[in-house]
Amino acid sequence: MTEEIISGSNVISLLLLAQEEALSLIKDTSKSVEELKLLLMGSKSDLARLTKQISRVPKEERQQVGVIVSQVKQSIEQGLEARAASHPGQKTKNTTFLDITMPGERPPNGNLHLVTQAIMEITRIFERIGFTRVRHPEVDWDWYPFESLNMPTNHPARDEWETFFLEYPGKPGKDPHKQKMVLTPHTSNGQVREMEKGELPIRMINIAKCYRRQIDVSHTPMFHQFEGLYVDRNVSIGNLKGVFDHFVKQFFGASRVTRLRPFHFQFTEPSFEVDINCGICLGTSKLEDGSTCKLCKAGWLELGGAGMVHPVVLRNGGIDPDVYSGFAFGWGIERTSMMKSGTKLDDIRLLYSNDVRFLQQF
Ligand code: FA5
Repeated sequence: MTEEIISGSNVISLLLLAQEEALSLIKDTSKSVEELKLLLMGSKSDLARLTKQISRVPKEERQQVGVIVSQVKQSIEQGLEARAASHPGQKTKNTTFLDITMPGERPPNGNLHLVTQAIMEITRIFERIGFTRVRHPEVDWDWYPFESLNMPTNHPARDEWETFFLEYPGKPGKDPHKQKMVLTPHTSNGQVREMEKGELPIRMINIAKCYRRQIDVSHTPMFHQFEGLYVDRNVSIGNLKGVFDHFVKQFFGASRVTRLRPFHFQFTEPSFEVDINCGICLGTSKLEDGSTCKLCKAGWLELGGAGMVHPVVLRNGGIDPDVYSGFAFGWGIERTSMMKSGTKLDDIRLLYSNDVRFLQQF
């Protein structure tokens, strides 16, 4: 009977957990060093059990798991040695002994979150081609993420954004654009806000948190998007495609491919959705063990939307659509980061499990 394949990152997480438990047990002075050695490194220990799992890990991940096994083993051995040195001759149980000359414990190093790493990299890539990172509100008037983008009140297109509405503290004033507040469901709220600055050409990259009433393997209620907006004279779809190609090559590497699918957004015309071949199953939709890829299912994963800025939106931002044109795109940062080769994450919710051992793997 063939053994079931298990993921290397799972075994690594369990090893790190076993290490943490072992190091805390070593501090338990009611157990002798010999007893601890048997418990933590003997044939029935968690370490021995997890070491046996290496044969079930996919071949390409085995080396990485092997390195972690040696590190964990070494750190338990060092812990036991330090304990033996600090309690020489300890024979009896329940002896409490405080050695104030022992070196203190170094607090674990923090890790930059994958999303933070992606934000830094995305910013660098766009800055190199003349875009400037800007910030626009994440709690905004309904006008900016909806009405200014050609989605009047009660327009059915709004349903797709599954928005969280907020009570405005106090009474809204008379300004018709400042009546209702939302947790912005997309970074496109920055489009008209950027145009209102009155400076042309615009080459912005707006990176912010977004909020929607959604949760499953590829959706979280809070996520990040980066929004590109380029407005100038004679901007064309060719420019849009060129910027995508540049980004994809820089961020994912030359071997990954994207495709544009015709789509509909109220605020761009024409509109597209941008897909990338899945980084988990490499576009085949099948995994090594023959099962179907859980994340993408058909080999492609949607990264975001794009299109040429709609004339109504330009007008709402005070720009003459007969003179100027522009393109815009908005991509999810979590999904973009998950699609990077080597990340191998198949559930977006893992990113927000808030466990430093998860983050230490990247
Ligand atoms: C938009 O949000 C448009 N504003 C994109 C756009 C900008 C189109 C500019 C045209 C011009 P969409 O709803 O498809 O489109 O979301 C874009 C991307 O955000 C998705 O492809 C996905 O990568 C990410 N995303 C959306 N919802 C979630 C969610 N709940 N969790 C994680 N990522 C999400």
